[in-house]
Amino acid sequence: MISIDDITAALAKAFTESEHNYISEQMALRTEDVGKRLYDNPIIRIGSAADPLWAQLKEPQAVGPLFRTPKEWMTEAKSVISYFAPFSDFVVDGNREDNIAVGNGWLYARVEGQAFLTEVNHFLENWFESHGVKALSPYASEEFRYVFEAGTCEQIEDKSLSFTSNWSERHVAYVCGLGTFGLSKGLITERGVAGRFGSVIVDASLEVTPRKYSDIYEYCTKCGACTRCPGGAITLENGKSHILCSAYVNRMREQYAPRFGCGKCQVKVPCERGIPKK
Ligand code: B12
Repeated sequence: MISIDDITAALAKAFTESEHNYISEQMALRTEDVGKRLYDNPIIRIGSAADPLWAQLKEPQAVGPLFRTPKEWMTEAKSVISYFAPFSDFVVDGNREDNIAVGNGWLYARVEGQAFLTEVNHFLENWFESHGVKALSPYASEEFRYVFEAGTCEQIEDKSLSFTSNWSERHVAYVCGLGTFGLSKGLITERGVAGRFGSVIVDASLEVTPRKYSDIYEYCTKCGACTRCPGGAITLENGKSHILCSAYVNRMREQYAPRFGCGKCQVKVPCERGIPKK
């Protein structure tokens, strides 16, 4: 049986060896950024496709009716592999320097870094296939759908839905045991909140990692550090407003085109690099 260590080793090799995990000359906004790494090696957890939590994610207060369970993505689904790729010190430290200006590393990580993770998702599909296991990464598939403000996605019939997707990587990571949500709605893992997620569904029964938590906000201390959000989207009283966050990120799209980003809720916070102490 394929073990979590086998997958961890395969991903570590891909993250170390792929040129797309490093800033190239063509990408670089300044020469000293060339060769810097985007992500550290990822951490991995494995969930069961039979977990009753998947169905709960369809409830309106969770992800909502757009969400498709692993078995709805792949009828033969048995397990789900979710990974968290922590941003490198270059990416995180660069975005700590100013409370508003977005660090170069964060900009590369948001755009080219997400493209690299899509490549990683396809790498995982091929890696499993080479071991005789059928694999699908919903986020990297043509059927992935997401919507920001209601009515802005042509391919989604229900125009009342907003800020949702048919495969939310944070919720998938939560079910697989990678971590719990914070006030900023980022998912806090044992390597912190500063990073991005990916996943694949497979038709093999792999050993499931037990969840070490029972509450969706268990790791968050509600310290309020992320309320320094420059978009004014996060408060201790009301949590995080996706509308205000999204509007602010859109302003950053104008400022940093063709890149964008913000991520101030994921740096200079006690959950930046680990689970904060209560
Ligand atoms: C839509 C979207 C956005 C929207 C809305 C944000 C959001 N949180 O949904 C906007 C444009 C605002 C956005 C912004 C950013 N995003 Co974004 N975004 C997405 C996307 C495409 C889909 C997210 C989704 O489906 N949301 C669904 C809604 C329902 O989630 P929610 O409201 O937060 O969930 C709450 C409820 O479910 C509630 N709940 C109630 N009942 C229950 C019951 C159960 C059982 C559970 C589990 C939960 C639950 O708990 C949750 C937390 O409060 C994902 C990619 C993906 N495929 O997942 C990336 C993603 C969420 N984004 C990501 C990032 C990094 C960002 C930015 C930092 C980027 C930047 N600007 O630099 C910002 C800020 C993120 C933030 N603080 O939320 C990362 C998150 C990394 C992390 N550590 O958590 C993701 C996962 C991308 C990735 N591949 O890693 N994003």
